Amino acid sequence: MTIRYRPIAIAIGTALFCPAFTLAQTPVMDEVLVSATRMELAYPLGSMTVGGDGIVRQRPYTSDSAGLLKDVPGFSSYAGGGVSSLPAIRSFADDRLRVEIDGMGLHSACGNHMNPPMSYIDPGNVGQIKVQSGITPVSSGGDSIGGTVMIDSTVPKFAGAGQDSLLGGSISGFVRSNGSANGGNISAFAATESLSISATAAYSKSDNYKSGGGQEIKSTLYDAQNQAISLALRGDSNLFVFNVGHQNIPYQGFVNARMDMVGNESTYGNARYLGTFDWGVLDVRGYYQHITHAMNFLSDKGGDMPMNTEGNNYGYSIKAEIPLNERNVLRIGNEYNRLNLDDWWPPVAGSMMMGPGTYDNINNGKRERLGTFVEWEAKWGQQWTTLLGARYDYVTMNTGNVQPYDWRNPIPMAGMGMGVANPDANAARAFNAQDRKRTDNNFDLTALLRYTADEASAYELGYARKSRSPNLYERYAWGTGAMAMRMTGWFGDGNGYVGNLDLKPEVAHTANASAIWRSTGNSAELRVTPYYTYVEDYIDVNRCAPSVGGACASMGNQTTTNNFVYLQFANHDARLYGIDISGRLPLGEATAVGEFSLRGQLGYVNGKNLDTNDNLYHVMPINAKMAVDHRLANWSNTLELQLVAAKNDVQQVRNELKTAGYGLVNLRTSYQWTTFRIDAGVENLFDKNYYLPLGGAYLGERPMVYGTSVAGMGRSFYLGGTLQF
Ligand SMILES: [Cu+2]
Repeated sequence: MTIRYRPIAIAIGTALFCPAFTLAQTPVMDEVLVSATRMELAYPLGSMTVGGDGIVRQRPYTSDSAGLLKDVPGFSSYAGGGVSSLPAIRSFADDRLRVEIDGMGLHSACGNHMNPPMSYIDPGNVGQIKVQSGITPVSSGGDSIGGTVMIDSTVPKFAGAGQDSLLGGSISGFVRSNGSANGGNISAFAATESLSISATAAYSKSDNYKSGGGQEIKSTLYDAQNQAISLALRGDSNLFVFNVGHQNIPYQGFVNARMDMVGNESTYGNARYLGTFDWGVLDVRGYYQHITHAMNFLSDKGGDMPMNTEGNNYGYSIKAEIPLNERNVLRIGNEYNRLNLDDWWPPVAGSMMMGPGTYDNINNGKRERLGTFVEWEAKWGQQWTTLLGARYDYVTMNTGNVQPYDWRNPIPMAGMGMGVANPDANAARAFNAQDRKRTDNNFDLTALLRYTADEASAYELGYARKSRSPNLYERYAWGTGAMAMRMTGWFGDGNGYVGNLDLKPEVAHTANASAIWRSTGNSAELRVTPYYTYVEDYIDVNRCAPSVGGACASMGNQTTTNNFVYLQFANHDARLYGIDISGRLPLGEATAVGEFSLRGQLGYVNGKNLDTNDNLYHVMPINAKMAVDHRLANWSNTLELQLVAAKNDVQQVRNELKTAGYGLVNLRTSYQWTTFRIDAGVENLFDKNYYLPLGGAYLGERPMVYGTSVAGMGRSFYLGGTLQF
């Protein structure tokens, strides 16, 4: 039992729960991008880790940290800004996932979710990412129904016992032909046996990219800068880690939003204590993040409409793992998470629509969550293990009084009898008259049963009940004027949204089966995970009722099938089912020309709103990836084929656009010398013109027209180099 906790350096990397492994700890083939993680139950069989070489080789062609997960089965992402896509697992996107960076539970601070959690870390600073799909143990769940994404920034290095102090670092840079993108990363560290200090700075910049065939896709440019400093102290049985960081994004176009980001600054700090005791492990974390975010139009879109947000995310978590005896392990924990949010739109001088006062979209919004869990893992002999967990999350939220640009309705106009209707004035009065405090009591349960047949195969059955409370915008976005409604929404569909004070939390019941087979030495592997989820009170939308007023009462809003519409968040029952498959296979023995192997994955998901019989929004069509990897000493090559079916199951209520199927070919090569590494390749080799199934509506052109999807990136050559010292 004590062996479990001896290597504290491993505990840093694997978070709290670092038990023994029933199957291999790490894959033998380090070129496998996505490798297996724990085989213990705190990491269900469907868990995946992306780290090490799997991240290093992606940096020259990925500036968006969510993009690092694109080889995880079941993963997809909503297109947004170039460094700010919204992650989705089995079509549960964005707030439906729990995303943590070094234990920080972050939330978007923007009505368009332009600054989602994963946008706050540069791929150059990501050490590893763990993904738990569907069935999430309660110890890493809470306030999410889709899954959990845990990101560790670079793991601190320490000198070995009796070793000299370590000093080192790396410089890397990349260029990409499409969008004339470039970026770089510099990091340095110094470490003794007990102290480790590291610093990293990264930047990434791109102009608008071109689609296959060479059309410029407007509002896809960006410029992002991130810095982080980490200090770690290690004792015999204790570890302290302190991280601080800063982000500055001077601009980032949003191809499928009506606005662009014209500034995003964040400063964060977090601290962690990890200690091993006779009774087990204690893991304590605390964090704080401050965000200032500004939206307006970049030159592609033109005009002037300043919109600002200020957010504070903070919280703590205390977790303990207590081995009771050889058979039973208990985990308990308590955590607190809070978002404070202000969202206001300053008046524009000389504008009749945007003035004379400031529009408050969210005024003094707050969302607090206090969560507590108990989890019991038991081994029943060599082959059977069980995990049972329960958690309770108390969520409370509120917001202050709001004001429209102008309290008058109608707004009189010189020379006109009637004046201009201003529905936001009525909506603000009605909103301010209501009690807006909301409290949710959310209960989650997870049960897992695993049968480890032998070294080469394991099977698992799981059930989870998981809950998510609405976010502040889903409950509190109040404006009903056309312009105000179109400023809220993170779906990239161009539609207008209004919140709903009566929303209930959504509760998902997921059943999941997983099987994994491996050959001796793990060179071949196959994983299959079918799943079914029934979601009570899934937060979907309705065409907003004419009685809501404003744009909701506009002609044709209930029936339009070929234009942007106005929607209100609403609870509906929904179900999703699908399957994730992934595997790898060596192609013969190593020869004089090297080793060849095959890698593949397939994802399928189907989602329905059971009340309306409509499809769910942004469900990724069936898709597959096949790759042939070649390795000869320090030289690696990859030929990738990505196939995505046509998206015909679109959501009618949002007038979602269909997209055609497509296939893309990527070529990659890399060579590793002792301290220098070079990566080169070409993405979309044949310059295929295609449309992103989760790209939404193209809103980068003026005049803006309904019906155009967002084209994906055309051919792009890339070259990257990394020097280690
Ligand atoms: Cu924004």
